[in-house]
Amino acid sequence: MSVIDQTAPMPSTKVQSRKVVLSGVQPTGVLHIGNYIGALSLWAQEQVKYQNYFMIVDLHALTIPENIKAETLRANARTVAALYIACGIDPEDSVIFLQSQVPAHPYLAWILTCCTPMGWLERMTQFKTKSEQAETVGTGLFVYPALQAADILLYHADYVPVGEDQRQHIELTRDIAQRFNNMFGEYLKLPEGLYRKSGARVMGFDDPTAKMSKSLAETRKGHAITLLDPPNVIKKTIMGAVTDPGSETRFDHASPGVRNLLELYEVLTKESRPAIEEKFGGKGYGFLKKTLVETVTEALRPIQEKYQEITSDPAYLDGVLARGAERANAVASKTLEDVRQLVGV
Ligand code: ATP
Ligand code: LTN
Repeated sequence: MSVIDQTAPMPSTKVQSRKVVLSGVQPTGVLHIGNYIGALSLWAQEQVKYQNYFMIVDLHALTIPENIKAETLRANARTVAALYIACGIDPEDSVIFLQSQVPAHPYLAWILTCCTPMGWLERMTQFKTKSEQAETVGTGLFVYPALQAADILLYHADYVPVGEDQRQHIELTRDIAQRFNNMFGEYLKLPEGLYRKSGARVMGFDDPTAKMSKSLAETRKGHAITLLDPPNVIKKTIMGAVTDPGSETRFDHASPGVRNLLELYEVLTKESRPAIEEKFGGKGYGFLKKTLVETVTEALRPIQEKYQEITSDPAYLDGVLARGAERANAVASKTLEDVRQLVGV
């Protein structure tokens, strides 16, 4: 029998035959084009091949306590969910849900925390960067990767499409799963990360040495373009992007700021590098920026229209999230039951 049995009538047969993809975003603000290019566009592009679980990781958002106000957190979580759909994720097929609505996540995270040596967590660069930026460093920020490992391992994910900044966490997830399997028997599946070749690390427009991030976008104008920015803001941000005094537009020789603009153009238009170098060569950065303003504005227009449509009917999103939580709970609670058996609790 072939992997996908065309004659099989039951949807569950189709679901079981597809490999599992899982990923998530923190509801810490409106998504920016870095999130879109590094993660969401990849999810949408590849979704039909896989059984997908896309989470809004609101428990992870609690790891920076000073950022969190209950109303803001709830609103951000809904914005992120609506943006998933607006970016092309099909909620009828993919499971879209809030992490906090599936109690197996923090439960498994605790078990995995107990299997994780502190030294492994101490090496995480995201912890180092975020703890330098935070007023108070909570224990949650330190054990954050164990909760991420639980997110992934509960669904036996084969692939985790994420931006480059998450590579270390995916490797750690594999190490934690391997250690669990050594301790309690072969059970957890070791996932693989999926990264874009170009665009896996979009840099800030105001500082091309820093990764574009939602948190920085809150306080720094000109840092990011969010998916909901109007055309005049897109224009202002790109025209103000940091470049250099020269005119180099070859990918391998350009300064970080110019390379960032070139890569954004490359990913959004899918044009080849030689064609792009030819197009922008010798014309000055003003031309590159103006062209990119048009490209980004056109790319975001359908997303913004779809977003307006989705948010005009709150009951629709309630339904998507309720169904998502139900489907996620069904899988996650079964995995947790198996894990508890293996561990003896
Ligand atoms: P925060 O500032 O709250 O940490 P963030 O902007 O870094 O937020 P996350 O929620 O941590 O975003 O990440 C969501 C997804 O987007 C992840 O897969 C992450 O790897 C990806 N991502 C985040 N920033 C970028 C970026 N600048 N370029 C490419 N991908 C990114
Ligand atoms: N740590 C990730 C968000 C995240 C995630 C996950 C990504 C939490 N759980 C599971 C992929 C799979 C981040 O900061 N971007």
